[in-house]
Amino acid sequence: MIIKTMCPRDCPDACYLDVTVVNGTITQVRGSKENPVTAGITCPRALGDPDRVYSMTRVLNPYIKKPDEPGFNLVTWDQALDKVTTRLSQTIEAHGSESVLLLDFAGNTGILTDTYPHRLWNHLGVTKTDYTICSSSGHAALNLHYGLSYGIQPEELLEKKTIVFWGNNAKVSTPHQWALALKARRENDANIIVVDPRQSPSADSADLWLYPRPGTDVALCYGLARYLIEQDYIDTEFIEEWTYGYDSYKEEALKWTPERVEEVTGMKWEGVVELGEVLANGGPCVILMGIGLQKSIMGAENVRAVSLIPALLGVHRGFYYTNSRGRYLGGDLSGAKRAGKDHKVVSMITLGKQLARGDFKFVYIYNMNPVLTLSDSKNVLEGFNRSDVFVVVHDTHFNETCDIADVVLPAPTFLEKDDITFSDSHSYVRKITRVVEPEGNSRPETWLMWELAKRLDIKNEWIYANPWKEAEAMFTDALERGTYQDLLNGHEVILRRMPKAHYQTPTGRIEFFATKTPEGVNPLPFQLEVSTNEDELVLLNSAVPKYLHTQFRDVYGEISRDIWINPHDAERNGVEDGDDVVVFNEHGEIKLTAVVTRKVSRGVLWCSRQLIDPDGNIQNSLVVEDPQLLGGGPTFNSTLVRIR
Ligand SMILES: Nc1nc2c(c(=O)[nH]1)N[C@H]1C(S)=C(S)[C@@H](COP(=O)(O)OP(=O)(O)OC[C@H]3O[C@@H](n4cnc5c(=O)[nH]c(N)nc54)[C@H](O)[C@@H]3O)O[C@H]1N2
Ligand SMILES: Nc1nc2c(c(=O)[nH]1)N[C@H]1C(S)=C(S)[C@@H](COP(=O)(O)OP(=O)(O)OC[C@H]3O[C@@H](n4cnc5c(=O)[nH]c(N)nc54)[C@H](O)[C@@H]3O)O[C@H]1N2
Ligand SMILES: [Mo]
Repeated sequence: MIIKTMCPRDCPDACYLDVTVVNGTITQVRGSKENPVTAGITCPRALGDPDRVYSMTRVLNPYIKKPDEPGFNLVTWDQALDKVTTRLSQTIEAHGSESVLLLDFAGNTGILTDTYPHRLWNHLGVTKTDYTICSSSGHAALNLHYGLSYGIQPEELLEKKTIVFWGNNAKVSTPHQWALALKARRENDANIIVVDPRQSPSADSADLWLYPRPGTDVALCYGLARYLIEQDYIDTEFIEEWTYGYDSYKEEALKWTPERVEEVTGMKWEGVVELGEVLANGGPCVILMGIGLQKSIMGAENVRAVSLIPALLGVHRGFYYTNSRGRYLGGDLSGAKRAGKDHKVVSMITLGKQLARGDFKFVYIYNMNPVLTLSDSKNVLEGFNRSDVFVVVHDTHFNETCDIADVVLPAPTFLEKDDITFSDSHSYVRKITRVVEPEGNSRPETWLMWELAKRLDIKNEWIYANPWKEAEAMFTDALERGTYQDLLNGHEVILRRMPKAHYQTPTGRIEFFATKTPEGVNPLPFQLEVSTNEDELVLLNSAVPKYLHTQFRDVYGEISRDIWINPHDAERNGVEDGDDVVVFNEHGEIKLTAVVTRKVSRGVLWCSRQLIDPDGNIQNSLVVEDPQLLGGGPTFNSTLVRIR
């Protein structure tokens, strides 16, 4: 039997999947051809799902930590729930609801998994995080110039002649947009260009690869703008009709001489000319920005600068970042409005310090593996391990965060429960249909929320309301084709999208010069100085094909611990290809294996992200950071390290 479903993983593509079930067991997961964007192709993670569902690392029962020794006791749900709610009530009584922290992210983006269960926590008025660990600085950057951050639909790639992946390793991180770009190259003779300081798998297959120093994209963009201006390639009518503040922007761009651009970016001016020519004269163009581009000290500024290039050439929203914001989804599924409480909101980026300080006495974690994925791992661990902090984890699989929990609760995977998710790129939706019964004693987030609420003696009816009825309000104005009922009946619906030539800025135009900026943020994109100390290397790190962050190590083995180093830096540091090296800074260290390669320039290192070495050293212990000014995002890609 083949069951149709949709993937809710933290990935822009959200495949339609066809799952083969034999005698109640999943035997195969394949990409479905019914989605025009994901079109029958899927990634190694979906293909590996049968092994992930039946993995030895599944959490199948509730567990409570042994009192005085390492390890857990297997317990009943009643025992676990009693323990959790007793401790939760005691904590709220003794320290107030702000001493309880809800810590979750996007392990499963289904709305019944990641949104509806917030009702309990919203009702209790606990502390929440600002969810800034991934894409928030890029959104804030685009908001300044465009109002909302939405861009082109993936299908539009087929009409393009020039497709630029900028700080975006699409071949790995959004393979369906990459596949559409390849199709445009085959059928439309499109050029694929990659701008990335390292020779990523996408750069390997590009027609042109430009490699500025990390965090110098603003300089590159001003250089590009200057070239376009000097060649008279600017669409002045479009600028007049649709934009604001071009003269100030132009004045700044003209300050970026070829010499200055070369000095800051480390690139040859010829690269700027080549990119400028193909953008201006190569036919319809688009720039797809990655999330990696905006995870550095310069992150938000990078996105601001890159996003303005298509506007110079007269293109409405000639970019893609993510499309999560250009939709009409409404309602109050999380219950935040109904609860009507002012929550304390804390930064995800500086959470380590707050945890270590003991700001929270009870932490409820689900849909996230914060021990490996938050920065400042040392403080994160120290905080979780405090004797006055109680940690509950609800997860599908054992991970490093379960190791530090007081109670571990078993969750079904997305193949074992019904749900609804939305892609960050395309607009097609079909129901996530439960394919098999939940493994072991695992129970979904909705059930768990209700059981906790009952034990806490919460009587408010809306906490227990049927989530499928409650979700209907999300769709009141949201659909271009189909109805909510169609969706529930297993049919595809299509989301309505905001028009491209519509700008939600204060002037209603594309603002080259942003009229509303937070304090300390320049109205024009701003290039900070980047470190040129030869002893300090910048550690870039990014997504790799077979894993979703820290997931799928049970299926595919450990994530590669290779670290790329340029021959020049290798020699300076006495490192040879294949050497075991220690990568360190004042905050921590991790042991990796050197790969001496010209895929990275001098001063730049690259490895997979979210690593842990055999000695238990965590990569993110190297990252102790302040949030970005704009959007509060992380700065993983400006971590300075040494190597020995
Ligand atoms: N297979 C797989 N796919 C995934 C994920 C996964 O874990 N596995 N995770 C999903 C999620 S949550 C995310 S956030 C995305 C991330 O995927 P992407 O958006 O592609 O981001 P990254 O892989 O972090 O980085 C992309 C590229 O940016 C480059 N880069 C770093 N700094 C700079 C800079 O200053 N300038 C420029 N021009 N480039 C720079 C890096 O070298 C890297 O090659 O992937 C999603 N897709
Ligand atoms: N060094 C470094 N660190 C980074 C980044 C970086 O670029 N460099 N990038 C950051 C980014 S962009 C992101 S998005 C974050 C990701 O950080 P996390 O969201 O912490 O990443 P995952 O490892 O995918 O953890 C998700 C967890 O959810 C669980 N899960 C899956 N499905 C379900 C479900 O249905 N129910 C429940 N209860 N649990 C489920 C999984 O088993 C897994 O343990 O990492 C950030 N950390
Ligand atoms: Mo992310």
